[in-house]
Amino acid sequence: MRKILALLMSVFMLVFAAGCGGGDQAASSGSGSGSGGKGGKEITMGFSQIGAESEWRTANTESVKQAAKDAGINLQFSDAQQKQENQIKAIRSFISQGVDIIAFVPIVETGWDTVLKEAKDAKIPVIVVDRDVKLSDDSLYVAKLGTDSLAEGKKVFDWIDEYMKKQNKKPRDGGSQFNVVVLEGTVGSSVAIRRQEGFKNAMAASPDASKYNILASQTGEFTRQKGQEVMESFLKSYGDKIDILFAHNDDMALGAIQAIEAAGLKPGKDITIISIDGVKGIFQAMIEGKANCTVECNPLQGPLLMETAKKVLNGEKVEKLVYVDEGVFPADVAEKTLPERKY
Ligand code: GZL
Repeated sequence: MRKILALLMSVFMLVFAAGCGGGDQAASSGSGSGSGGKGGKEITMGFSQIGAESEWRTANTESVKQAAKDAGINLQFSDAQQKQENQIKAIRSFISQGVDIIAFVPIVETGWDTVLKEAKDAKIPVIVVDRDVKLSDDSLYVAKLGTDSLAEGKKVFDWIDEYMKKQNKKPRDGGSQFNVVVLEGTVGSSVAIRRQEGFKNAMAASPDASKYNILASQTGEFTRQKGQEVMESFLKSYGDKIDILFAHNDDMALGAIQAIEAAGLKPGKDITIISIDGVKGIFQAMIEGKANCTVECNPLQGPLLMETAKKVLNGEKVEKLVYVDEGVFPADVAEKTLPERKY
């Protein structure tokens, strides 16, 4: 009897040990603690970034690089220097390297079908980060992580309309309309297209629509330098008629502030200034009274990207579209908020 019991116990122990081993295997490939997914094998991710055009982009890059390190993912990083053809070359090189997964920030929304088809044929999943793509076949990417540019544009108009009423502002030229100038982002980028669309749709839908006139709108390419140059030309053409500047990102607003001061006007007072991103530089400008509001666009997408990549490579289902959280920061909260800002 004792022998039978001992035999049964050893059989039971053998079965139990095998069962846990399988579980650990699944767990380690699932959580990938310290290692990638794919059954504990290190994941290699090819990442194509646009460039380093703004404080926001720098923060986005740092977030992706740090998150890859924290997740134990081997990151092959490529900087496209603002050129779509460089991104396409980088994606092709990732494919020939045989990376496990590709992620990229599409500088513009079209022109990606061919190279993403090549990735699909090579059975390499693709994650779209930050900006949007326009494709003939949405199965060419597994997930899109980013920010809601349409909502950002709407938030800009809604804040302006409330502010002009609350401050009892009057048009500088004595007319019946507030004249708005717009510094747009990169031509053809989903972000510039949607922010402008969100802004204009909100204006058109507002009972106050007739109080606003878009005097001029031109790309400042998301850079401080170009934002300053274009604002200089706006001031030359419309000087004392401009009531409001909407800049598609904070960097262009910071450049425009320099142009407004050089023209002898008071930014944030003579011209109400609102922009998008929420970088530290604009919080400082708001503390100095030179800007009035920033609509947050969160660049810290790295951790979500790495978590999504591991799920994809583990065959888990992922959301096709995930937006990160973002708020609105007017000047009166800038001083107390700046110390908490992470970018
Ligand atoms: C927004 C991002 C934009 C930022 C700019 O999602 O793509 O690009 O608003 C950046 O600062 O250059």
